[in-house]
Amino acid sequence: MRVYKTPEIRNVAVVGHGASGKTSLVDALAFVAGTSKRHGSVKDGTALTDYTADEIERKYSINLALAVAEWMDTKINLIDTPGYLDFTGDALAGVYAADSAVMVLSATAGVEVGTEKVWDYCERRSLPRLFFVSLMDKEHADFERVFNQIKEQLTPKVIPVEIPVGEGPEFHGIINLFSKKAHLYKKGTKAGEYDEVDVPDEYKDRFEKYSQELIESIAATDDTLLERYLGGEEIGRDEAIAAMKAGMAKGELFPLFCGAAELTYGMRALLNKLVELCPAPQERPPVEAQKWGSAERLTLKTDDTGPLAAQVFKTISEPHVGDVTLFRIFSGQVKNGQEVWNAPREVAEKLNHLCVSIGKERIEVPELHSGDIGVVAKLRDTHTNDTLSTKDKGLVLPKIPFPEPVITVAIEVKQRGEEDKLSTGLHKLHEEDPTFHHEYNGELGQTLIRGLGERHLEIVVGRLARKFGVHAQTGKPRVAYRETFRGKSEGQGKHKKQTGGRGQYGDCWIRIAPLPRGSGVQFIDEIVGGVIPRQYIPAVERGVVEAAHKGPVAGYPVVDFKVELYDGSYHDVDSNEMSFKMAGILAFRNVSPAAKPVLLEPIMDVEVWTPDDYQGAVMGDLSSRRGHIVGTEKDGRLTKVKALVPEAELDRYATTLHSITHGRGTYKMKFHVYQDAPPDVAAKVTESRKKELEETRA
Ligand SMILES: Nc1nc2c(ncn2[C@@H]2O[C@H](COP(=O)(O)OP(=O)(O)O)[C@@H](O)[C@H]2O)c(=O)[nH]1
Ligand SMILES: [Mg+2]
Repeated sequence: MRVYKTPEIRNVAVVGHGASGKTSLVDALAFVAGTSKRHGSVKDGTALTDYTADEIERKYSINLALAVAEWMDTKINLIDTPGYLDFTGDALAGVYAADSAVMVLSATAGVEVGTEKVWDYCERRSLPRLFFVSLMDKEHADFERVFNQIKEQLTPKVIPVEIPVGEGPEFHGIINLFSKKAHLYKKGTKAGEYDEVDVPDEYKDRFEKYSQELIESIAATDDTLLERYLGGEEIGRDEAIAAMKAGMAKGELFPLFCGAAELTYGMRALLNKLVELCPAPQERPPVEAQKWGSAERLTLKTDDTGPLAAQVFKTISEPHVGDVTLFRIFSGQVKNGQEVWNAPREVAEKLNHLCVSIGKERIEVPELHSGDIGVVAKLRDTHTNDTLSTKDKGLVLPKIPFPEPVITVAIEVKQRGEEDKLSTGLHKLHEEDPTFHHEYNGELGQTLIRGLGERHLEIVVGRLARKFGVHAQTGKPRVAYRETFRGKSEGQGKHKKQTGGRGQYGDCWIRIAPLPRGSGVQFIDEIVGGVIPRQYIPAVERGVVEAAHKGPVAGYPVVDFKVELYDGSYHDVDSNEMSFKMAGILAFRNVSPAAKPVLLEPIMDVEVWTPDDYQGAVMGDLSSRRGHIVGTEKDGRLTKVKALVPEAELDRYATTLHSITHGRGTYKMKFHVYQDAPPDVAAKVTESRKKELEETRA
């Protein structure tokens, strides 16, 4: 592959809902362009960008992957992204590495949840984008319906530049509104060859209507153009294209295309427009980089002569190769074998075997110019979201704002002794995939993993086994219950031991009383007349506090109470700190059962965003989880439902919400308060906790 200069590069993210035809489109574009020699298929497991074992088995994309289409002396870097929300981190990464996006929509399904999601991602970066209605040959394909959905649900600024000839099984051509010609595909074509003919008579009316709309919306983006158009002047093709490109750059126009990737219909026209309408890297706004370790900021333009700044937007680990790093150059250029610098990690990395990637194939290149996307294997300590620069500059680009996890499960090894391997594996997987998180929770005694959905975490567990040889299983995270007191009580704790020589003696009297939520534990010293010497009083407190880690109800930490130490006695010889600490422990154990102890459960503050249609179902479900609905309010297209729900009832809520709202609902939750658990809940928790404690003792 030849080396391409910055103006000859297009970085295009291919985004959309799952199964809208993205991977098939990328494969067909690379094939029709001639860069890929074989027309692959998702069904056969031969698509260029669905090449991992997980993807071939499941027949959908999990990882972002790259392909290239060389067309009109331009290198189009195609970034295929997964559509399912569990892997949406990779869709976001694709959008952040690209300069434009193709939003793919299925001709039968139209705008879907995933379409809205990636639309929002593109909005954040103000990416110029075009729409592609795919699967036009499928039964029930309906171009017009999809067009109207886009207009209503995404943007009124969408404008068709092509209309189909025939739909569904009849689909066999495309009328190009710019060239005013129809392309009729030759039956059995393998690479999108067509006959160019005049617009068929039966399409004349539609053609006129859409052409008119197209030229008007192009003219509307530019005052002088509009004036000329209204003055009756004809606007030439090149001028119209240039105006459309400028309109797209400003987010004022979103052209709409159509085709069928599996039949290679519509691929040539789309390739032409990717080159003509999408920006080259240097046409995008500059980025801000920070000098590592200082407040200094640099504005970087995409230019070979600028300082090197390349962002790692994805790491893929491949069998027999190891970690493969995908990076996008935002400034400067790189040469094969060059040494670069990862400033925050203070590591020099060598770009040995600098490559561009076409699916799983990697082609070594001598250099990559500014704005290009490259891959390199076996870096020492560079991970997703790191910046590569040079040692003298030490630059860091703004991080890709990966989505926060929505689901938490507990994980444990199947075989004892593999705990260290598990924690190493989890750490590596997080560096590879920033939407995956893990932590050890000491209080619960569990390792927790978090991600974007159950499918996401399943894939993680699979990778742990395959890559790190750790066989793990997942389970329910435990709930951090607490205990407190509803009543008062008082009594004694006395520790006395006479063993041969010197004995042990500590004796104290305490009073326990409840405090309001959030007060913690208060210890009040009311000893008068030195019945317990000063130096032993902190020891009593330590004993009480330690004993309160295991409450009388079910062995959970006790909170929000006060302890008054009001009496006691000591022995001149046998008393010491140890003995008084013991006395404190015994006093708490004696007194606490009589102070009406209760179980507290964590209540979460939950906010759910849902389309109105599902609001009733969402609220019903929250109520059935012992939730208390606090209120609802409009939030853009969606309704926000606020509720207080016990944490114990929220296990795998993401999955339920997904199914009730057909994937449209999202939620956030945070800890709100500890509240008395209802008696039946408390009884169940006490019972299972007893078993748990017996098991750990066994
Ligand atoms: N009929 C028809 N099916 C297609 C076409 N393109 C893709 N498909 C099928 O649609 C499904 C989803 O395609 P895929 O490319 O994996 O979609 P992605 O999830 O968006 O990447 C697969 O079963 C493809 O075989 C097309 O042009 N026509
Ligand atoms: Mg795919």
